[in-house]
Amino acid sequence: MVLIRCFEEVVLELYAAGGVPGTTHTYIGQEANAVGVIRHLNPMVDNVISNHRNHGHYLAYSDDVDGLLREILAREGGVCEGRGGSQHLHSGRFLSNGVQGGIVPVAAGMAMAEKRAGTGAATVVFIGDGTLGEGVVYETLNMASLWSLPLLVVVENNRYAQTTPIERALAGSLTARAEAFAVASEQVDSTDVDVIYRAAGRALKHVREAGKPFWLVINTYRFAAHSKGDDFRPRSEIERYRAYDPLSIAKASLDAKSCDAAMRKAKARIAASLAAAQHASGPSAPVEWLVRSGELWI
Ligand SMILES: Cc1ncc(C[n+]2csc(CCOP(=O)(O)OP(=O)(O)O)c2C)c(N)n1
Ligand SMILES: [Mg+2]
Repeated sequence: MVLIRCFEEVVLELYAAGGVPGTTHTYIGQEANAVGVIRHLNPMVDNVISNHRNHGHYLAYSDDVDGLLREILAREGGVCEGRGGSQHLHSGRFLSNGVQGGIVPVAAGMAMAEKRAGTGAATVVFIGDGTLGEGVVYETLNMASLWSLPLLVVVENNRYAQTTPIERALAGSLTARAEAFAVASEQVDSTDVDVIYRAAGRALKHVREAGKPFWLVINTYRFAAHSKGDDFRPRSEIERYRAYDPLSIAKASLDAKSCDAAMRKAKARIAASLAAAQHASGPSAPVEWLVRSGELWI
């Protein structure tokens, strides 16, 4: 979680400095979801399908700081050699795509292939609350239920779709949407990684043992803008949610020394990746500014 947080803070700085081609969506505040769910998976066996806000999912899956940083900077050595950028990653059994909702049937197809091949793999797809406006999500729930697909849908409810608050976009209950298709569900109202880890464990047990889909809604909050500069939320609201920062919650149950050590280690890894990335070729702007260590927080 610390590595994801530090990585995303650097991405925001790099973006502000003009180093990121295209756009980027950070995961700051939502780290416990990726870690709590993906810690249950075997990256060599299970599939993870993600969306536009994928950096946290990818780091939790792969721990590949170098590849992700270079991909975001459109450089050689990136996850997709710099061709996919922030939103489009593919490595091993991890795939992300920025088309909202479109990834859900793709994930169901992968779950169906695993079922047919008898691999025992689970397929996990992460979507946001705003993606519940896409009809294909419900078509997929219907098929996943009917065909008993080993698919876990994780709905990260950060209460916003870009700038639209959930109250203006979604009617009814988030879990009843799954119940309507006889898909088991649970809603977790916590940013505590241990609580999320346990809920994800129950969900994946159902997927693996019953061989059926599960719909896990996790209430969460993002602290940074949707992508960059598009944030109309009241500052007071963001400050109120700081009490639920998953890092602070985790820190409260750990000793200060190991927290500081984790922070130092994460920063050192990212600084080393950044220093090496400046020598990699790629279409983005010259990157001497990447390692102006006095100016970047590193
Ligand atoms: C089909 C489609 N429509 C619109 C967009 C533009 N878009 C990107 S993210 C986003 C909002 C997504 O909200 P949510 O699903 O809640 O995810 P969050 O950004 O909150 O993580 C929109 C409208 C898109 N990427 N794909
Ligand atoms: Mg959202």
